[in-house]
Amino acid sequence: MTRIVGVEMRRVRLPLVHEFQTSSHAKRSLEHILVALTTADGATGWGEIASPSGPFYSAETVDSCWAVARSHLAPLVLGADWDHPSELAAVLGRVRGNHFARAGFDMAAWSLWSAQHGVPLAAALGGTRATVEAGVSLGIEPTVDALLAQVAQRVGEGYRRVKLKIAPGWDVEPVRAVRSAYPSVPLHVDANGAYTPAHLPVLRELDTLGLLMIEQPYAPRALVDLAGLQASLATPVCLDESVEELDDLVTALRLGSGRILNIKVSRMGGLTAAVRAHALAAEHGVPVWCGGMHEFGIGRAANVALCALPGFTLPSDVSGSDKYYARDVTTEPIVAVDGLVSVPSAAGLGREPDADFIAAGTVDRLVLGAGPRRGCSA
Ligand code: OSB
Ligand code: MG
Repeated sequence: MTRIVGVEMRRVRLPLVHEFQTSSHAKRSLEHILVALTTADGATGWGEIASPSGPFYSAETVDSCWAVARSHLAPLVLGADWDHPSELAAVLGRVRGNHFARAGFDMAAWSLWSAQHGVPLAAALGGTRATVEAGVSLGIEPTVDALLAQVAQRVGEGYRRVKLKIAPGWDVEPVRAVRSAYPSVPLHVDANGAYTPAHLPVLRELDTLGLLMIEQPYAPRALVDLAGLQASLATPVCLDESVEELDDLVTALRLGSGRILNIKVSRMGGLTAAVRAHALAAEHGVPVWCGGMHEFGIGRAANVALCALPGFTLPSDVSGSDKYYARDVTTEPIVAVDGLVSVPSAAGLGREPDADFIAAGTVDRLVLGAGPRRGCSA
């Protein structure tokens, strides 16, 4: 039986090495919340709340995560008795929505549990692979040439597939340019819900460019329209924002709203839910891949572990830490070599927090319950 006696939350800010722009925002630095859960015997497990600052991807923000974590999630976790992270996930599930915030706590519980049981996190989740294939996600650039330079760099580094962010006005032209320059690179596009059925002619053009998938072309809840679109395209539609709950996936599968699923730990509310979504997709023959939210090293290590599960058959968005950060919050960054990331074989998360660097980047800190016995203090 495990009992959490202390919760520490830190808002940590890291500079981005390259501005990343989607249809809605451009950023030079990011703030995520690191969560450390401590047991009575002094063991600590780390998780990450990787919410964007603004409510443009989902309804959550760093501020909303901080408020919900402080007022609702930390109090639920403090004093709860559990044997397995899925039990703690059920407790956290009393909070509706707020998936990014919940994911940080669920991830910390898995880190703790796998370390205490002497198994790598990947194995604890059901993972079997020793290395996982990484792709990159490229934002909207000021010019097509700037985008081509990004693609050249990442293909040169060995990444296994390239995903391009698209939005009305930045779609057929840049995608066609990349496709012509790289006829055989596995390529896909992600619209973050920026299109409607009125854009069907554009989507039909994209359908001719040999794409692996078109990710989230329509708004998250447009599952009926997405099914109509999927029926009229040869390219698989991939769902991201549409699937926050396992029940969303049940509905999407029944309607035929897509043929591929992007599983994000944050969006699903944690590793427990991510593993369940993977199982349900596998039952229906739907391939999955692990999406990212620009995670720091803690969340990135959890993503790598998840990618080791057998149904994750497509390259992930889990690139090396250096794609976003000059220095990461873990003593060792995540590295991709020739587009492959190795899955740690040590017990637990497989990455240690870099206490001094985290302390230096901390902009706010909150300790509830007993607080940390070891680890960082700012
Ligand atoms: O839709 O996948 C997305 C980042 C912010 C918001 C939405 C998305 C993304 C990414 C980031 O594509 C991928 C990564 O973490 O490398
Ligand atoms: Mg996406």
